[in-house]
Amino acid sequence: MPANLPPQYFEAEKGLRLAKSPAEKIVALEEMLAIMPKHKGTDHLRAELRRKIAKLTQASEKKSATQRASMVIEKEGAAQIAVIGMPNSGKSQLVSTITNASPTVAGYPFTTHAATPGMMEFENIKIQLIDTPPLASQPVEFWLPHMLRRADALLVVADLSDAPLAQVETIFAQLESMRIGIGERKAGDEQGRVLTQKKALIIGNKIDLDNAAENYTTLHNKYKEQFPVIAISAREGAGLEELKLKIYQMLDIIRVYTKAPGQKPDFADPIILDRGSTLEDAAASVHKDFRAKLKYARIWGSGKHDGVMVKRDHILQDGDVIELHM
Ligand SMILES: Nc1nc2c(ncn2[C@@H]2O[C@H](COP(=O)(O)OP(=O)(O)OP(=O)(O)O)[C@@H](O)[C@H]2O)c(=O)[nH]1
Ligand SMILES: [Mg+2]
Repeated sequence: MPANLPPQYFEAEKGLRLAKSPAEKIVALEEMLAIMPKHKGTDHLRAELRRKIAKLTQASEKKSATQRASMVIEKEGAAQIAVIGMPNSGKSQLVSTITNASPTVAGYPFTTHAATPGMMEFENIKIQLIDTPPLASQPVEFWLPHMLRRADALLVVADLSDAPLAQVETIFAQLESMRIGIGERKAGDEQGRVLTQKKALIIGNKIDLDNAAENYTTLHNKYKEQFPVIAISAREGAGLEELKLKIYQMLDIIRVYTKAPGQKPDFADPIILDRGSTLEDAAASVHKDFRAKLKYARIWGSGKHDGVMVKRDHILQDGDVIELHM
């Protein structure tokens, strides 16, 4: 069976040839793996790429922990969101204020060089935010495009005291060069195909400063049709509760709770699913064998009568409680 590889694959392969360090090679190989279509004709190639990645990862195991941590950050919690923006816009301050992490915050640009993850709490779930280096440095850190493509969504931070429209335009141009599309901007290859489209939210930071309110109005008017736009002060703590809610809404996820017959559900430990997911999807996320084994479920919520029986294609709603029967 022919592999039928798309043209982007060969572009990524070129990246591999140009890569010097093992870390750069891993990033290129992972990109090739992500682009490669999954079917019988590519089984062999995909296995070979995975072998190469494993070998390089082992070799770099001796490198310092921080160096490796910067490359790929494992997703934790309900979603992984990268915080991006120009130097000095307050990305590190934001991550430090609303998560348990404490990246360095400083009054000069280009403070951050590594990626730092932290967990943000929203009601009964945790969402992972990643502080990243500024997008203005040329070239951007080699691992950053890959990290942004892996993330579930982007928080675009602009400094409201310093021409925010220009900052956002620069950030969008940088994303386009990474072939990442957001909002109405669809990042495509020469054939106009979209490669990676990300959910995004625009944050105007430093609303506590002079001129910030005026600049925020301009920013909000320009982008409100395409994105949620919000004003905050990461340092003074203004607007953060609204920000958390908007982040949750942007993700378009639902929380579903499981219970055993005759017992109460555990509301502290929801299953996180994309909106539109079915009972079958929920079962599969509890255990991989459950998708096949599931017979039916009883459900509370969904505007249904309490405890009514539903089938595997039933579409779940935020807050539903389900009792799975195998
Ligand atoms: N007035 C005000 N200052 C802020 C706010 N948030 C951050 N700052 C200040 O802005 C400066 C830069 O903050 P950082 O969080 O280090 O900015 P950054 O975007 O991470 O910068 P790089 O790592 O260089 O990209 C620091 O002096 C912060 O104290 C805010 O809401 N209001
Ligand atoms: Mg920083």
